[in-house]
Amino acid sequence: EKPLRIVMVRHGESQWNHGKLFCGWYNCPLTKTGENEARQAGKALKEKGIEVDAAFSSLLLRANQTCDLILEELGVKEDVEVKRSWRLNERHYGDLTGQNKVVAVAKYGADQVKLWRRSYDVAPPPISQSNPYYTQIQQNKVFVDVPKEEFPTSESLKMTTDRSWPAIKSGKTVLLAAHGNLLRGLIKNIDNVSEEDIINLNLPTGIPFIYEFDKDMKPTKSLEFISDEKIVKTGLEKVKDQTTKTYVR
Ligand code: DG2
Repeated sequence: EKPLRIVMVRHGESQWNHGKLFCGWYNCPLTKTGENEARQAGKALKEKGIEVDAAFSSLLLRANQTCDLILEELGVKEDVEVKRSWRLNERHYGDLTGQNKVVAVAKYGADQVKLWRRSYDVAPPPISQSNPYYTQIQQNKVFVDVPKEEFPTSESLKMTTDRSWPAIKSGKTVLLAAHGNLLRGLIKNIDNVSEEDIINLNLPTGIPFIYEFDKDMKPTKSLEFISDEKIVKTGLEKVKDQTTKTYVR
């Protein structure tokens, strides 16, 4: 029997990544750059001879588009059914949703914003009814199947990770097209990353990475990026720059 292998990928650049806005459960599409990143990811997997036989994604468009584009590039879009679950949604960013990350730093300070973005167990303030995106998110028909008592108003990385595991069932080579924080949480769990170290882990958009497991679900391969080092480095810088650098939009 083949060991479980998960090809994880954060979706390509979304419109709100581009605008440096906290996105969470807001449903925005990819930019053209993001679409290209996703296609590139598919091509890289194809070049490596990696064939996926199952795919998981969230209920959010940006991850779904990424998943579809990758499957298309792999030439298996008609054969592989994508299982979508709210459990693979990005962390709900609470009342930060829709705020510009650079503006948030000016308003709350860099330390507080870093805590909200990268800590393990601090959740941002819950989304308030006066948040401009409240209705769009909390009453979005896309989320009808989220049990009422589990529908979040804000989530820490820990809360996000705890609800994500039940959605990933074992297959052979599984494609998981999801989100920055959703994947950070999984990595923390799989590789036993400490709460201090998870703070410094960023994930670039649209670059796949591989995990392999033995039969006891112990990782035998961790965070192996399918791309050259330089591209990974540039991608990582881009995520860090979200709260600094020039104010886009
Ligand atoms: C981003 C992550 O999620 O933002 O919700 O704004 O991966 O779906 O683009 P994603 C968001 P940061 O935690 O990097 O600020």
